Amino acid sequence: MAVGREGNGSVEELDAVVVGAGFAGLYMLHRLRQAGFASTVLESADDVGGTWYWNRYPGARCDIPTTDYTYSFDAELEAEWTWSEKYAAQPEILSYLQYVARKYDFRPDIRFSTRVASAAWDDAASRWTIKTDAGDRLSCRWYIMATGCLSLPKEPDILGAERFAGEVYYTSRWPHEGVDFSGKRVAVIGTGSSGIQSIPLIAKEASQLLVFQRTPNFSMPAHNGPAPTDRLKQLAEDRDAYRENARRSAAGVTMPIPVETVAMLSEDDRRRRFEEAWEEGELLAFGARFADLLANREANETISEMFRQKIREMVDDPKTAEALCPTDYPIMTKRMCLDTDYYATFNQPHVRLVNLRKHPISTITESSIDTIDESFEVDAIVYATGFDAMTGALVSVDVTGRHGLTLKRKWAHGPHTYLGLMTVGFPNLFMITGPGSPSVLSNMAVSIEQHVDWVADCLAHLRDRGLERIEPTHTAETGWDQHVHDCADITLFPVANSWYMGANVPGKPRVFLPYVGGVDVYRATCEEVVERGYLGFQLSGPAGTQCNDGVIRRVQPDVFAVLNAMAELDLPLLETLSPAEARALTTELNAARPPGPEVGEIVDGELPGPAGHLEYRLYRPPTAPGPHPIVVYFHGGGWVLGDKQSDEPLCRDLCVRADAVVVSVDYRHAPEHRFPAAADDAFAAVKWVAAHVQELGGIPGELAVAGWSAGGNLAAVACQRARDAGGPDLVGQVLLTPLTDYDMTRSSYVENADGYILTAGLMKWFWDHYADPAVRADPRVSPLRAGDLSALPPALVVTCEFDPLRDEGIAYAKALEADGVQVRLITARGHTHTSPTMVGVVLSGASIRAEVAGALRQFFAAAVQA
Ligand code: NA7
Repeated sequence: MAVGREGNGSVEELDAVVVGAGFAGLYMLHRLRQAGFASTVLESADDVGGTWYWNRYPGARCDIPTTDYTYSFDAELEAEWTWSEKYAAQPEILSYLQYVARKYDFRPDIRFSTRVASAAWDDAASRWTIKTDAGDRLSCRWYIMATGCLSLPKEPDILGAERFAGEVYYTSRWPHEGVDFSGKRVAVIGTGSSGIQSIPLIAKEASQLLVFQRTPNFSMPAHNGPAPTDRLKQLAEDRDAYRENARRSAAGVTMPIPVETVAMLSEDDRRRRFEEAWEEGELLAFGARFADLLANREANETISEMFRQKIREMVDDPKTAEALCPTDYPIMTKRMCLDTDYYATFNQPHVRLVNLRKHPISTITESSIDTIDESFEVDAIVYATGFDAMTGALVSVDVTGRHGLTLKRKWAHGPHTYLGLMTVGFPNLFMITGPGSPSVLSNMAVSIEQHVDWVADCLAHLRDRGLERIEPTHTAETGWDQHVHDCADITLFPVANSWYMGANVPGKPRVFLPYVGGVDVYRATCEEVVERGYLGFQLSGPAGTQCNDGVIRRVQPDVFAVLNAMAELDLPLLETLSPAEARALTTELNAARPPGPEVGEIVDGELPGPAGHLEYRLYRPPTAPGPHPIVVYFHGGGWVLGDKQSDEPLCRDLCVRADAVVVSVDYRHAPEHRFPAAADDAFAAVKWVAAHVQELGGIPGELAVAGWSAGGNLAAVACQRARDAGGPDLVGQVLLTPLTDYDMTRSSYVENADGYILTAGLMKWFWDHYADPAVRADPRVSPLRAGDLSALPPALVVTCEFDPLRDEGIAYAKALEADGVQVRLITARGHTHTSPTMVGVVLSGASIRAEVAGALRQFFAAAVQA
């Protein structure tokens, strides 16, 4: 590759251009050089450091322990550098990066004080042309944006800001010579991390300090001091293991993984854990102690309130304390802050909090900040108002890809990326910690190294194969976008107006920007993409084109986690066991499930079946006193497994959500009792419940049936038999991933034969135990085979994408519809046969169960109207 500068106006040919000389850009340069790529780094500042070059405000520190917020690629470098504190301050981190730049002699390959003016893709040449504000033109094969997640400051969006004649400072662009606030009246606008870190120090100098707060933050004492001895000890003992553990951890810092939810802990244990986390002074400390903090609003509120109590204890003036208490978003859904004496600062007589929620700023004048009811004369304003995070620095440069598409236009409604690394339409453009990667939700040092390594390895791979171009496919990118949103949707993050959501910048699309699936999961995903031949990427060059197109994560993130956990248990396949063994195993597994929500009452009883008594369990909703509509429910288990309480979490959930009595009926099981025993029992149970509605606390005329899997089969069959027998009247049927037909050759059987808990082999085992081949076409076991489906109760059919039974469920819904039955079909994307029933485990199933409950409520409401 020709390298060389050809004078003003000429084009300089390089292999790679990197933008940014912070943590990411420096390591990228290192890897590119090592691999022999001719590279240059463009940096707008006049030295290395990135974030740590610009953010020089008083008190600026990292919020991840510096033992972990550090490069790990070179043991020698690690041996040479010792951090002085648990959370090193900005000057020390900047010195570190300067040291790194010296050690590896980076500076000759960095063009300082140089900004990218534009970057354009030349499709014919498969190269990028970069123009700088210094007039340089560079041509490169690989264009790598290491521009940082929090690097483009947010424009001050306050009326009159430009009129102010006093001193104006931005925490993100702090003067190198420092600022002396002695004797000055100072206003700080913004109470994010930058405001919270700087306010106590500014208060030490200023004669008067006004803190203008729009949204209070959760901030905890950093307890800064010497680096934690336990971490240092572990590092000293086995550095490689320590770093590798961090790389394979959820957030890039090794932390315990909690199993207990807030509700599972006693009040004392909650308090103890809370105090421990508070003392630890680490952002991840709370998440490491309460499993459902970011998933369960109630759990989150419990811990949020404990936090608010701390604030009230630390701040003398109750009104100020209350204003400092965050109340309108769950803890941790906006980035928490670490501070030194932040809350105590408000106890000083010359410090005042101005609550902008109650007293919004009307304007800034030449000498004051005016709220709607007061004018504050100040000498200096410090804007600690944050950044256009994650996408700002990427779209602020004029980047033009294929067919003249600009990145800004492509991302007008939110970013689209594959793995947060690349975006369709912009070949050979890489982002380090781009949107859709763990980035700001992780230890940036770990995530940066992982991205840089991935990119460097990818470029070497391409070069070795004579390839010169890489771009994700639409399929892969759309799939990843979906996965990123699926991950966010099972957390509380989207409810907060945070910069993670783009909510801090007026007009910015509301999209959750980082990947919340975890550093460990994400790393494994990136590795898997490579192992599967760069799945979802098109690679091309003179040597040809290759593309293994596809979506890397199609199952819901929590379903994926369950499947992995099940795989790790290495359980025997049920179909290899005897029915007794299979029953024992499922009972054991069921015992470990969360119980489901609290119901008003649980009553066990017996009802007469055609061949003896059948047990049932009745769940009554918490809404007293009733009566309520009744749902007769049939459990799953392939006619072989399960009993009246084996689907208890689901029954409780349905009971509460639908506000209905759920009667879960046991029935005779195969192989002891083969076809049609289960179907006969189910119909007998429906008739008995219909005849005893009032005694059971039900409402006459409001009776529905529901069932999951084989229970869905029994519910469907019961509806057909009730119709044919002239009663009882049923107002609706809910069929959850039902078994409707004996044909095991449909596509869903082939596609999902293995790997999703219910296998094709297990289905065969169920069928063989229950029904002889000769009787399988009987509608009492294959309800799809009934010649006439008209006049059946309205139905809700739920099918799951990764379920062998998917297609027969869809076929039944279509057949019902064709015969004039009112039917709604839910096709649950990314779910398996079992996942929507996993209450409290598969959170993404909650929306499906909400729809099921909604359908039941509609059935009952329609019955009342009729
Ligand atoms: P943040 O966390 O975005 O904080 C910015 C603060 O400025 C936040 O309190 C904002 O309130 C406030 N703000 C922004 N615009 C205004 C206007 N117009 N009026 C009043 N207040 C305003 O940025 P930081 O620099 O503190 O921290 C960024 C990250 O760096 C941090 O999370 C760490 O990861 C390191 P809002 O919450 O939007 O109501």
